[in-house]
Parts: sequence; C-alpha cells; structure tokens
Amino acid sequence: MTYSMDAVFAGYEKRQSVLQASTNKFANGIAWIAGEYFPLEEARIPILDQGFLRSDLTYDVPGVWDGRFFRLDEHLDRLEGACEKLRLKIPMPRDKLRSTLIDMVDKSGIRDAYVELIVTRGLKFVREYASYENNLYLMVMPYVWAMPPAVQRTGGSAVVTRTVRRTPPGAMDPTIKNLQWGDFVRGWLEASDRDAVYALLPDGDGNITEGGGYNIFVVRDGVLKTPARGVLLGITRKTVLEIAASKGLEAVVDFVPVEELYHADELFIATTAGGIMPLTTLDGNPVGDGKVGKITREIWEAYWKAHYDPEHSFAIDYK
Ligand code: PDG
Repeated sequence: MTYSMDAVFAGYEKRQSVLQASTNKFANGIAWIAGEYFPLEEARIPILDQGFLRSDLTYDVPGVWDGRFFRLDEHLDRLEGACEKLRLKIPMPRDKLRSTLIDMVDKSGIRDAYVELIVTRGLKFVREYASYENNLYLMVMPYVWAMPPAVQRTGGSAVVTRTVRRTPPGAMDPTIKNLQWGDFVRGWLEASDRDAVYALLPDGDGNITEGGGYNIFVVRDGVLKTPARGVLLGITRKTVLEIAASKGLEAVVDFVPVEELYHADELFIATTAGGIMPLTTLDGNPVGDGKVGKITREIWEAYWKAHYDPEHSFAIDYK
C-alpha cells in the first residue's frame, strides 16, 4: 500500500461518501454528557459550568483514522497529566473512559473521527478548589481538517504575527491543553487581514512558538527544527520526531528564532486535526521554492502510514 496524498485522500473520500449516505442519528457526531448520549447538534452544557464561565478546564483530542484509534493512551496520559497540574479529577476511571470513547465511535459509525474530551472544574463558583465536583464532556465527530486536503496538496499561507505574541508560559502553561484561545484568535484575525490563513505566534523574545491548534516545524539543509518551549507537547509533533529519527533525519528541539523561518527550505505545521500540513507561503513570500517540500512529503506519508501500525493504533470493532 502507498501513502501518497492521492492514495490517502482517495481512501478518505470514499469513506466520507459512505458516512454522508448514513441515516444513523449519530453520523454527524455524538456527545456524552452526564451519562447520556446525544446527537452532537443537540448536546448542551450547563451555563454555570466554570469551564464555560472561566475556561477553568483542560481537554484533549485524539483521532480515529480509517476505523483505528491513533495513540489513544498517549492522549489520555497527557489529559491525566494536565488534570493533575490543574487539580482536576476525571470523574470516570480510565478503563471506562476508554471503553466509552470506543463505544461512541462505534455508535456513530464514523471511520475518521475527531474525538474530544473536556474536563471542567464543575458547576460551583467557590474558592475552595477541593470542594468542586469536576465535569466530563465527551464528543466524537467527523474528522476535522485544520488544513483541508485540497490545500495540503499545494500548501497553506501563513504569517508570523506582528500584533500578538503567544501567551507566555509564566502566565499560562501551554503544556496544559487549554481553551484560552484569545491570542490565537487575534492571530487569525491578523492573518486574514494580511491575506493568509495560518498564524504563527512569536514568544516576544524573537522565537517562534506555535499557532491555533498546531506545532511548527522548520526544515533547512535537511535538518528539522521545532520549538522546545512555550508550546503544547503535541502527539503529532512527537510522531514527526520519531519518524525523523527512523529515517535518519536530524531533528533539533530547541529555541527556534523567528529569523530561521525566513531562511527555511520547507515549513509545516502539525496537529491531530489535519496531520502534517505544509506551509508554502510566509508573509506573502514563497517558502523555499514555494512547493510542498520533499522532506515534508516524506514525513506526511510516514505519518499516515503510522496510523496502521499496531504499535500506535488499534482497530475499532464496529457492530
Ligand atoms: N498546539 C496547540 C495549541 C494545539 O491546540 C494543538 C492541537 C497542537 C499544538 C497539536 O497537538 P496534537 O499533535 O497533540 O494534536 N489542537 C487541535 C487542533 C484544533 C483545530 O481546530 O485546529 C485541537 O485542539 O483539537
């Protein structure tokens, strides 16, 4: 089997057309709230939840590709770690959480899914943090593309933002996946004003960090580089680093000066919601030769191939 863009997208399109013909009431998505299942568009949260009122929450997003969960336990580990830092307790044991997610994907029949788990502080606004009963929300929906397949073929357009920096780690720990996206949203507004789509946020000290929903990779002279600090430790980022190692490509995890982006041969962003996403325009100028780069493409193919590796994924038994 090959994992070229043509092959991977053709497989996806085929499964999409089956999903679109489905009459299952959960085919557009399913939510789990307080023990009940809802079609996604009917799901509601209680307005007093501090997750909604103060973004007092953490979340994680694993993916399902071609009927297989990808690195689910690593996403659950990251969620548990984030909860620990925020003194949140997931109100469901790990094995039940796993089986509920699998059951939801099965119920929806969705083969390529974006799966979201949100843990919030709960309903009461009090200062005694120990007295909260934390809430859990689960969602399964059709795969979300931060960069649509058609754009991935030629690459997206990005800017390094001038009007906003990434919220500093001393204010908000970016390794705790959070929904305080004010900086990212400002970045998108600026990107759109500058005729681009993707915002890459600097740290205020001349280094690049990440963007709204993705880690950043720079390729120059065959070497990959990604920021060490001020970013979410993405599972896709980790997968890219593993792929690079397996191919004998050098990868550096360190500060990445913004300046280096302007001398890049290739640039890509990485997330569970879209995979490896090439950027071929930066601040209105082509990146390298302006085409999707050779190394980006190699990593792109290896990334989708990894979704069938039993070491990193398992098949869902759809009934
Ligand atoms: N950095 C940030 C700030 C993120 O929110 C994400 C994932 C990543 C990096 C990449 O992490 P991982 O490789 O573990 O997925 N964000 C996705 C993207 C959402 C979107 O719509 O773009 C998410 O929050 O679902």
